[in-house]
Amino acid sequence: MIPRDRLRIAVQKSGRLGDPSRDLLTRCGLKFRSSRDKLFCFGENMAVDLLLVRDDDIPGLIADGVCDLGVVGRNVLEEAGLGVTEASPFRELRALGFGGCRLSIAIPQEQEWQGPAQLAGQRIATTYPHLLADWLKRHDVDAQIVTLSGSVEIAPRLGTADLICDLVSSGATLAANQLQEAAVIMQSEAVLAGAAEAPRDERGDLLELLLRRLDGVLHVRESRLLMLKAPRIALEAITALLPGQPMPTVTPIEGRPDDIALQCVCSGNLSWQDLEAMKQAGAHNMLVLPVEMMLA
Ligand code: PRT
Ligand code: ZN
Repeated sequence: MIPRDRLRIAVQKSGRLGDPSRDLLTRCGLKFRSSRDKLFCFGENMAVDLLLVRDDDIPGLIADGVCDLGVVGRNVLEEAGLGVTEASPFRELRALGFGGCRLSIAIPQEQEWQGPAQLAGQRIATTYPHLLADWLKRHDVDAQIVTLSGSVEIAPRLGTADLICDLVSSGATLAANQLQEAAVIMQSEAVLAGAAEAPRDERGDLLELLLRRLDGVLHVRESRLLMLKAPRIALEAITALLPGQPMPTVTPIEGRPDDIALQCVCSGNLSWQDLEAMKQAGAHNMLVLPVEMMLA
């Protein structure tokens, strides 16, 4: 293999993961210049370049050493890992918090789901034959896998399969095809994948730097600044409702001795239910803001 001193990351050219992948790397402080054919992005401020490809090609590019890293759905990575006879040549370095979906078995709406045993002898259409075979084996079910390259959801209507195993996010596609989700085979999201062994040259140091920055960006992305006002007597009840038990900063409000203002950084998403519970406890004027950068 030709030695390289620049780190090369494969990301999806278009599709669901393309823009969020490049946004994330930009947030890690990387600046890129696109080649004319838009297949390669040269890293201008760090020795990190991007190769823009189809997502299905990413595991192979890592396994062949053409790229050191890739941003790809866990579903694609694990399907490729199960497809090789030797130990998986990849490892998942970080889950990236976007592209969330699940790989599920879906059956016709008029059927009732009674468990994996009912799949015996059925024809299941999927683009993930290895993940499905692995799941069937673990549940000791003997079914026929029909491998398709796309449009899996119409297979039952076409009569080429009895049911399907496909990615689901909102569930709208299943509903539109008179199917219902029966069992989740795996939870997926975009991940940063690398070769089973980290590079031992300069690229190893670059990888460590990138992972450190990535951890910072992911941490901030999950953080929200919460600001609210409340009667002083409600402080304890409100503090108990703050997700992740952060340390709030509490300040008095000029001219209103019975009230306080509270501010804190909450890790994890605050939901409407969280806010409503705090309102019930006495909080008002609540504001939730994204956090741009954080340095302790
Ligand atoms: O061109 P290229 O080969 O690179 O892209 P692609 O068309 O193969 O992939 P793309 O962009 O559709 O998906 C890339 C990755 O996004 C997948 O590998 C998953 O990890 C992730 N992802 C997240 C999804 C979905 N959500 C998703 N909903 N990938 C596909 N879907 C499809 C699903 O197959 C089904 O057809 O959307 C439909 C279901 O969506 P709902 O919302 O109706 O349930
Ligand atoms: Zn693809």
